[in-house]
Amino acid sequence: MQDLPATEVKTTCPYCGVGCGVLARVAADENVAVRGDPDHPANFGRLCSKGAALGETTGLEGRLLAPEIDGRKASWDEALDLVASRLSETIEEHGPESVAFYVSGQLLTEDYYVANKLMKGFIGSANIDTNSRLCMASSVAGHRRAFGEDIVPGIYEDLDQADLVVLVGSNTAWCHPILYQRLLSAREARGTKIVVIDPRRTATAEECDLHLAVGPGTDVLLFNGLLAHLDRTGTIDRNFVDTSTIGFAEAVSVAIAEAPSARAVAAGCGLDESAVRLFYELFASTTRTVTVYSQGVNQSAHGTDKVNAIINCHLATGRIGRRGMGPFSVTGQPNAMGGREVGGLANQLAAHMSFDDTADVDRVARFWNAPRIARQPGLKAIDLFRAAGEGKVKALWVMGTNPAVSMPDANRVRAALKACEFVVASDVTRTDTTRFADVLLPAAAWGEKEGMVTNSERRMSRQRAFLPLPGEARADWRIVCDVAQRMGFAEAFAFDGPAAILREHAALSAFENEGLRKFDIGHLANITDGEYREFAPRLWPAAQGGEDPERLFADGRFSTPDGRARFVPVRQEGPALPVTADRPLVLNTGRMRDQWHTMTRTGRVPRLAANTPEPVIDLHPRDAMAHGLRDGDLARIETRFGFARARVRLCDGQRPGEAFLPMHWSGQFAAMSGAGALSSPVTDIYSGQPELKHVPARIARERVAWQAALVTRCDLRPTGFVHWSRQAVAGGWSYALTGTETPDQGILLARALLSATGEGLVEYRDRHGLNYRAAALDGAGALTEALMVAPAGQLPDMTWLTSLLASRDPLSANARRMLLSGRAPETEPAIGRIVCACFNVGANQLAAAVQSGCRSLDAVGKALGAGTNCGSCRSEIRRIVDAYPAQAAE
Ligand SMILES: Nc1nc2c(c(=O)[nH]1)N[C@H]1C(S)=C(S)[C@@H](COP(=O)(O)OP(=O)(O)OC[C@H]3O[C@@H](n4cnc5c(=O)[nH]c(N)nc54)[C@H](O)[C@@H]3O)O[C@H]1N2
Ligand SMILES: Nc1nc2c(c(=O)[nH]1)N[C@H]1C(S)=C(S)[C@@H](COP(=O)(O)OP(=O)(O)OC[C@H]3O[C@@H](n4cnc5c(=O)[nH]c(N)nc54)[C@H](O)[C@@H]3O)O[C@H]1N2
Ligand code: SF4
Ligand SMILES: [Mo]
Repeated sequence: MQDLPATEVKTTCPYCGVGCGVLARVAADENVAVRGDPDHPANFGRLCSKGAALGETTGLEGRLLAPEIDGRKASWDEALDLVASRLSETIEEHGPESVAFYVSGQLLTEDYYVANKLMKGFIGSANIDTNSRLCMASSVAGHRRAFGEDIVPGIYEDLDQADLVVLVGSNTAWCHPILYQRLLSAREARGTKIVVIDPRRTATAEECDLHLAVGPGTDVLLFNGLLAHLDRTGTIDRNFVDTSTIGFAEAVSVAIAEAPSARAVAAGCGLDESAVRLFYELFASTTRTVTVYSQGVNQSAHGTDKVNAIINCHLATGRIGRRGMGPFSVTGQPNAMGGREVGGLANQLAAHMSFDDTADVDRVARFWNAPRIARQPGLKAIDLFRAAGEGKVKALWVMGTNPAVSMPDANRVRAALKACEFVVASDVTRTDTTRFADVLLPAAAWGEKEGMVTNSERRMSRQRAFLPLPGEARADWRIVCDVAQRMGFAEAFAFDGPAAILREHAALSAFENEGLRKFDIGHLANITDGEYREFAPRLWPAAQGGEDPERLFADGRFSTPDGRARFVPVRQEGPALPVTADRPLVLNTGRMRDQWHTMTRTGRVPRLAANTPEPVIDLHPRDAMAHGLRDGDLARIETRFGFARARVRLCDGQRPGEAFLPMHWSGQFAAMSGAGALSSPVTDIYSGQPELKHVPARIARERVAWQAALVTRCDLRPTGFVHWSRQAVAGGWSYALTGTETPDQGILLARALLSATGEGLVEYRDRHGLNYRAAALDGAGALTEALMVAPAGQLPDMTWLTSLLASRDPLSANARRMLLSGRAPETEPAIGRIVCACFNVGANQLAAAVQSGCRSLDAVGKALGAGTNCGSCRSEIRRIVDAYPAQAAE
């Protein structure tokens, strides 16, 4: 059992790659209180809406607390024996390539290290891939092509010191919020210019100096045009190009041929020529330029080329490895970088060594004492699930990821999980993926586990436990080691804790390194358990006891055999799957501000659900009109891979011809609203990363006859409805249900979801059988559930009933009388849709504050607190402030 400290524990946020430091403690009332760690160099005390709500995610509702075999509870011994024997038997019978692991950038470094060591070193197959394949693989491939090693050269300070920051395919304001706030503070201090390159006018774009709404997938052309412009205008750093790079002449001649002028680029990218010129001139004239990029670049069939098109421009200007400049691929997951260090991708080995070099393979084999080590790359995610579907992979272990939702062509992935003979899932909760598991292993969650993560700037930070392990949950590293030992590899997996694993990982990074690999954390090879416990955030590489070297490639030497970086000539390709008359829309997918991935944790937090309570698809008004859709209509979206339903939201920040669907809604939160089923499994040939930002789609209105709203204390998964979605609310859940049946049938269907029956239920039904209302109270007279069913478009507002669910107080006689009307007895103004999730401030409150004299972001912040914490909602607040009639303000 761990020793749990009584005071605040320094740990790290388990969400995005910014890697913010968090101070967490269990308060006297047993609630978990969190705040930003003022000493952590990633965030200096700030947290975004998701980080600030971490204390609300540590409850045990829905947690997996014991191992299960075929749906029945089992002991750990039984479960581990079964996993080990099935893996061993499968390998014995069908060879090592018949088993596979699919892991996650949300595992801690130590978990990741042992999973990789078991598969590549001891099972002898490289069939371990990770959700980072869907996330960072193109950046990894681009870095290796250009630098000879997967290195992110820059650090966060570069954003403070830059004069121009170009954000490419990155909705930083929502996805790396604290980094974005840091950038905005730097702009205040030094006037940094911000350019956003994204087909959508995102919250990030709304705050920037120049937004280029590029046509989807046209970034290579835009950056080729930039390289040609830099050459034309004499902005090339000849000295750097001559001494530190190879291949400039070819890359630039391809760029000139591909993108001869700003006009040609503008036409190809669907932009104004003047905007393209402005961007090129800004870039050419600003030495201190950082280009930040993420999924709009990586998740593309040409993602690796996009990465190199960007890096080419930085190499040409020598803007790399120096203060305030460089290409900067920001990582998505909390430990995406740690996963790259341990070599968790199927085509990497370990500690930045690779299968391409037999000396590397021999070196790792000697270090691990692993004669059976894999010598070839393994299956990448898309191929791995395909192989599982075809029966080639017969045993699959999924850890810390939810591929049934997050993989493209998700219906096929589900079919593969179903077809696979033996599926193991390690998770903290039940998910769409765990439904397919033969063995379910309960993993320790954030707050319960100990280990290391590395953020986007290569800063290693500790996650620390401040809660006891609940039920029988175990840390992932321990589960993997337990299985490895039972497979006969006891000696190689005899770790007594994460510190021992980290020591080995550090030693491997330094083993016969001699400066060949920049990833070297050898100074941690002898870290004591005590030092590990106290470890303070630190960048790698760091010399033995020395200072952090901060930026990499500062000396103009790269990790290639000759020390020079490579220009990569790149050509703009057309979309892998072009739109057709039949599927005329490009469907783009991605993230929302307050949800994390498949919502297994954030989806349970009421204040995070409030901003966007149900699945919506954003459409330009022109496209909506062309398809006969209005704001709020339920739509069916279809691609050649599958379909989904979501409510239409008109949005003039969308490029005409392109729709946007969030990736978050799994089967746990909605009937059929997953982006995964629609998304394309076409991959980039270099990186194997799928094109999640581009798939041709059609959209049509879904005929709806009735609607229902149910608020309840119960955690339900309705079945048999054309569409449902649910939202966490204080005290329970709020369900939105719809159907195509006649309203009387709808009433039957919806009523079946109620728990109360007979006398416990107060009911009302109109004469025509069209409207139905019901409510139930507990013994003390507090509301437990309320249901309203009505013909489409006639549903009463549920705000008051939802608030009653939260209060748990017995209802007044007055309130009881009004219950079935759904209207509060004394009218209190509704606060409106939640805009500021940190302080729970709604749109109506903001509008009222503006009305009563708060005419700036700061004034609103002073009055209501809104926007003053994480800042993610500032662009939305600004819109409300700006909407105040100009004449009234005079
Ligand atoms: N709130 C929140 N934050 C998160 C996460 C989350 O789930 N929720 N997840 C984390 C993870 S794992 C990741 S990987 C990051 C992702 O962070 P981001 O990459 O910032 O997020 P996305 O929304 O996936 O995509 C970014 C943008 O790419 C744009 N895009 C689409 N196609 C193109 C194109 O062809 N060219 C260009 N230039 N842009 C294009 C999209 O319109 C979108 O706005 O976020 C991390 N942070
Ligand atoms: N259409 C579309 N699809 C996408 C994307 C997109 O933009 N569009 N983005 C892609 C990207 S960039 C990413 S990173 C992926 C993310 O996709 P996933 O990795 O599938 O998403 P998560 O919901 O974060 O899944 C993490 C799982 O691990 C569990 N978990 C949490 N903590 C622990 C732990 O300590 N141990 C264990 N064993 N389990 C734990 C959670 O409950 C959850 O089930 O989605 C990808 N899919
Ligand atoms: S920016 Fe937000 S989600 Fe990302 S690490 Fe910081 S607090 Fe967590
Ligand atoms: Mo990601």
